[in-house]
Amino acid sequence: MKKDTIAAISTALGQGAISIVRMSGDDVFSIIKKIYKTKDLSAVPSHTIHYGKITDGSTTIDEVLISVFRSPKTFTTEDMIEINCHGGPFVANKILSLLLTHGARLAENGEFTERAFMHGRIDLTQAESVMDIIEARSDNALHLANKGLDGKIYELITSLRDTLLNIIANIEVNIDYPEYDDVETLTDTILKPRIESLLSDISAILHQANVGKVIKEGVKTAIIGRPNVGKSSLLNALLKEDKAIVTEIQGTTRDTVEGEINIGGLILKLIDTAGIRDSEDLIEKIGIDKAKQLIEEAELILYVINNNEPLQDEDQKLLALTEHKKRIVIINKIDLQGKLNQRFENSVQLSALKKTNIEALENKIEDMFLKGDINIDQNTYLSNARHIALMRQVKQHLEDAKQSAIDSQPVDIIEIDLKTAWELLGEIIGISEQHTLIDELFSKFCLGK
Ligand SMILES: Nc1nc2c(ncn2[C@@H]2O[C@H](COP(=O)(O)OP(=O)(O)OP(=O)(O)O)[C@@H](O)[C@H]2O)c(=O)[nH]1
Ligand SMILES: [Mg+2]
Repeated sequence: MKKDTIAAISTALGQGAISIVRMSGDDVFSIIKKIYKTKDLSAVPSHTIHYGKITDGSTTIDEVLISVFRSPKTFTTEDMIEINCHGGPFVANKILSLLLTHGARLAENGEFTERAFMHGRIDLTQAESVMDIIEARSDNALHLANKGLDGKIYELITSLRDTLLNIIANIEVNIDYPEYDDVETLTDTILKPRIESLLSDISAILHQANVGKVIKEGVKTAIIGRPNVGKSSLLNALLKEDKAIVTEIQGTTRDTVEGEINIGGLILKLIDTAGIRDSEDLIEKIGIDKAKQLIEEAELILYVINNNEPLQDEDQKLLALTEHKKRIVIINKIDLQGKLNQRFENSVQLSALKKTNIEALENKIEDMFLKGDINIDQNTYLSNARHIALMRQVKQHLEDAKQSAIDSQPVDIIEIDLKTAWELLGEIIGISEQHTLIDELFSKFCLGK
């Protein structure tokens, strides 16, 4: 199968020390020959680097280092070269356009990784891990992504598929050569217990996926409360910078203000909101609506109240509104006299202004989400939303199969759900995928990856 040759700039477009222009495909050597005359790269050994000049006719374009990778031991498994040029967007673009002029095609987003997948060098979960590595914002997230790239998710899914295939094989064999006198024996002694055991493994995997997702994506955290209780001050204290405007005027924050912190490897995506009250001001009103909407979207609510006044009716309403969420009640302004007339579960007393007890809040959040039992080395955590959604479907089909077994349904009815579950597991690693989904997935990558 002849594959056309693709090229792209693989580094971020901006000024830097070096840019890398990458090319992959059957015609790599004949194309580079037209603009690199220093030596014949088609004759050099694989995995070597070569100094020289890129030229356009008689004009020198740049002094470069070219890495040569020969098929099949390359990222895409095709012949590849990487041109390390000077890090200006103009020069990198110039070199790219020369490659295109001489026969390469501009790569689509993620097309290099897609080729690695299409040629079977990596499975779909490993390809997705490449993107997770690029997007990682904490040590834990990076560690998780590297395990995915190592093929740990592939191994986990493959072993679940093997177990499932074994159960299906029992049914198939029994249909062809009935070993059991009645189907009930097969259902009760083989199918039910094995499906149950597989279900319990999958439940555990899904449970751990909550942790995986939090590690990968962070926790969307909304700071909510009435005006002037110190929400913006809390944001600033957590971020350790004066990001949001703080004044003694009620309704200071109108639009949301966002920032990110890393607590012990957990990324918190903090959103400071407009204080919620009845307001006639149009802009403030929009901000308040946004805050209310954020209550629904957030995974954690920091509900701030003022220690220096009795609890207000509006607070009662907002506390009721946030009750169903993961929530910490922040009793702020403890440097002032305590006038609160109520106690709260899961609360932290602090002073955002004086920055006292901020660490206690951080520890509480870390405990809530990471609980100390995380072991990325030992366990395999699913963290990708696509994997988790498919795994939930797998679980549902196994539950249906189990129910059919309990109801003493014919084995071929049970088998339908088992086969669907097996196919869904295959979808996670990219077997039996439709092409459109693959395209969609790789288009999320950056150019040149
Ligand atoms: N004494 C004391 N004052 C505080 C504390 N935290 C905030 N304040 C003060 O309370 C006032 C309001 O603080 P902000 O952080 O702007 O309050 P907010 O909840 O964001 O207010 P809105 O944006 O209007 O909803 C400011 O004058 C702060 O300096 C604290 O812990 N102790
Ligand atoms: Mg504010």
